[in-house]
Amino acid sequence: MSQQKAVIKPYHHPAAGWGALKQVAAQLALQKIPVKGVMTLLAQNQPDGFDCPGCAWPDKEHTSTFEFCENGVKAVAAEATAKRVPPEFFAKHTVTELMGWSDFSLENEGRLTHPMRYNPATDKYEAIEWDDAFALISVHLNGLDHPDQAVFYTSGRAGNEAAFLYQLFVREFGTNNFPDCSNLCHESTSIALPATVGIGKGSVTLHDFEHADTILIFGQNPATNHPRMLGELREAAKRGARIVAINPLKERGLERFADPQSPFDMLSFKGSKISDLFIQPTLGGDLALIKGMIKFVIQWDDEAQKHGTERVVDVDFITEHTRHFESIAEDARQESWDVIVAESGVPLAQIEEIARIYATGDRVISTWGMGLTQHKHGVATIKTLVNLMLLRGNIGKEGAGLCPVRGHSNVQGNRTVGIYEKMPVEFLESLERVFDIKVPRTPGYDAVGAIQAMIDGQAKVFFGLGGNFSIATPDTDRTWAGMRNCDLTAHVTTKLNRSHLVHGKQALILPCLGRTEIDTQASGPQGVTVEDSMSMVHISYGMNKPASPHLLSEPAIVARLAHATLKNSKTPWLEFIKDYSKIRDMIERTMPVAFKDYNQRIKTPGGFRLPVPSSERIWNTPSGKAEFSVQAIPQHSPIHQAREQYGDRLFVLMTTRSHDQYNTTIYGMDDRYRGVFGQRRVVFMNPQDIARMHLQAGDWVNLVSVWPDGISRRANQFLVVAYDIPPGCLSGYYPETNNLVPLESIADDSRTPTSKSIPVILEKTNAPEVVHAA
Ligand SMILES: Nc1nc2c(c(=O)[nH]1)N[C@H]1C(S)=C(S)[C@@H](COP(=O)(O)OP(=O)(O)OC[C@H]3O[C@@H](n4cnc5c(=O)[nH]c(N)nc54)[C@H](O)[C@@H]3O)O[C@H]1N2
Ligand SMILES: Nc1nc2c(c(=O)[nH]1)N[C@H]1C(S)=C(S)[C@@H](COP(=O)(O)OP(=O)(O)OC[C@H]3O[C@@H](n4cnc5c(=O)[nH]c(N)nc54)[C@H](O)[C@@H]3O)O[C@H]1N2
Ligand SMILES: [Mo]
Repeated sequence: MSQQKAVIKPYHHPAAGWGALKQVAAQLALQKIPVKGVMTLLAQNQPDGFDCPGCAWPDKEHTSTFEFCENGVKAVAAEATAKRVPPEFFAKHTVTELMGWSDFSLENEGRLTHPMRYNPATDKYEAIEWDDAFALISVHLNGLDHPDQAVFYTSGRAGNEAAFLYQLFVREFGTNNFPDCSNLCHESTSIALPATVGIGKGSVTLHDFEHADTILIFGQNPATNHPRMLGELREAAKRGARIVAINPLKERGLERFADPQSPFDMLSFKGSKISDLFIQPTLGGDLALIKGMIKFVIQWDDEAQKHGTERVVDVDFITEHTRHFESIAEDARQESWDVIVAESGVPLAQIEEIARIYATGDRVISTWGMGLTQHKHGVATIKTLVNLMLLRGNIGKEGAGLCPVRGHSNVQGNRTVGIYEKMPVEFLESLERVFDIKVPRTPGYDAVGAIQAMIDGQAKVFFGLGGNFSIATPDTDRTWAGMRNCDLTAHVTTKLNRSHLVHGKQALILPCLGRTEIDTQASGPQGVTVEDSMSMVHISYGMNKPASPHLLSEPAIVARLAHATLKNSKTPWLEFIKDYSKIRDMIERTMPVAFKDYNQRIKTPGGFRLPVPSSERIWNTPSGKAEFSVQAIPQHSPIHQAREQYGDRLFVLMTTRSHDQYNTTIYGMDDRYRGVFGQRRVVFMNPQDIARMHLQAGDWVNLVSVWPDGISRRANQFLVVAYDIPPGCLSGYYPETNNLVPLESIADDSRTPTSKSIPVILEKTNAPEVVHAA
């Protein structure tokens, strides 16, 4: 592990710009990609190219010229790397030794080339043939007392074809145990939206961004996580749209942006202004803040009625399209300003300012990310945001709407085609009809439920289609105990990661093709389809030579595993591998309305949009109306309780991404826009808090969770960095801090781990002897 010294220096340049270009060159060198590899990058998000595995932000019509995106390049370079991890690598290193490597070092070895099986006698992984690997899994699955003793994880990268086959296999096998990355991510959105507007997807398209006059960005860091979104924001800002960022951290990328495609931006070093107003609520303070905005709107509307002036709320929309307006109006009138200000952490004058911006906008879009979903009251916060948007009819009209910004490039598509532990019964019935099978109705485990079941010994086989379950999840020590409790752990993967090392009694690594690679089957090269964050479905074709001749595609792995496991299945598993359009035919037959003429419609550049009824003001709720709902401002949460115990020694920690990572994949040690270089074990802290705690920037602290179950949860040796963040709030990087998140600390209703609100206390400590590199 290299010793690196941390450098902390505030970043004063706009986001993107020259820094981004420098980073791209560095990544290409790190991944040993020759200049001709750049051709791969140019094919990204082109009509006949591949879908960028970086994020789920849509592409302009899929026909635009190359859209430069630094983090998209990093994602592609990570997959297209020239480095390899062959069986000889594993012959040299025991698993115990590899456990001592950093997450960065593990993935930095490059692409896996051969299926591998763990040998407990040598503590090493050894090469295995594919058929033997499938046979081993099949023996384990068929040896279980009940199919519910197996869990089947999905990360959101797999295409629709692999995901559909996977859910079919698992349901035909007999369980709904589908923990997925969505459980850790936008689940609060997927619970809040169906209940209020009838569908768990965003209502806007890129067209709406071109017509919005106001954009509110809640709890999201687009410059790092959805860089192409900055293009839309920059255009909107230039047009005069008002943009408000709501984020406890003063995120540089939300303030200014330099477009690498604009010579003016690049030469001026100034970039374009993005936000007109930057509001910094306390962590989890958004519900109170939004309620304050609603209270102002209702107050102004009440005054308008009294004076007979124009109403502030959209009365026609409310009457025709919604229910329970009066309840939320009355609730807002009753709510105390003191509670709103105290719990949001935003001064009243600022609440009024953002409420005024909202109330004077005709076409408002609200976007949100993990800053809203990963709190105990994440679902309630999003429902409150829906209330705000409904007040002025800002859903289902041009230039306005709800925009949850998803993470993984096909996480939304995975859900659409059945990766969900409680899929609606109509879908299950349809599967039964189309495939002439019986599938279980009992809901399965979600991510947190799966971990609990592994810890309790209820789940004995863990199978992962992508991802890095062991460190993307909370309560790391306990999660690892659960994984190690399993009889078998098996991972379909492109690169070596921690989850392969934290293994069950038997373990397999199953290396697959990435999306950038050519996937040739009996009928020729195959494409896979993906759905972006705005419900556009399109096809993606790989362009690169596979990293190894031994790799299988994800659909092939799933189909061959199903064929090996389900001895009496009538489903023609192996036929599906020959031609993926046959899988798409079955998706269409299972969901004939949404996927009508699937194979035809993906031929048009840009693909097609799945039906999103809320965009058309059709509300698929039981009442047929959009639902206002009264949500209380939390005042007795675990955070409040911990504060009663520890007073102002108690801090609330959020865990987020640096600029140099893709979830658990660490590209490098820097976080350019936040001015941190060479170190990830940092904690961002308000300067007054630093002084109050008798610390100094540059000191080292341990973080200790406060949770009333007697389990010790700590993350040691973090460097204190002074930052513009509200008092009482801290920020650190995921996954280094995941051990601090108690498994039981989950969002109400959605059960998403509360990764953005962890009650902790600090202990001063010494500088580490060896500065951790990752
Ligand atoms: N390069 C890159 N791209 C990615 C990813 C990546 O790791 N790297 N990950 C992908 C995935 S899976 C996802 S889900 C998305 C994640 O994208 P984001 O949703 O942007 O996720 P985070 O980095 O966790 O950051 C959330 C933001 O919310 C703010 N925040 C935290 N708590 C609160 C709060 O209580 N209120 C408010 N208003 N704000 C808060 C943080 O300061 C931070 O700016 O990005 C996707 N794209
Ligand atoms: N504390 C904290 N925890 C969090 C979060 C947080 O903000 N804070 N965010 C949560 C969120 S939003 C998410 S989405 C999850 C992410 O959780 P996961 O999706 O499980 O994690 P990733 O890091 O995206 O997975 C990376 C691995 O995927 C594999 N991989 C890459 N490409 C492919 C491919 O094409 N096919 C296959 N089969 N494998 C591939 C590689 O081996 C790589 O090591 O983490 C969650 N955990
Ligand atoms: Mo995510």
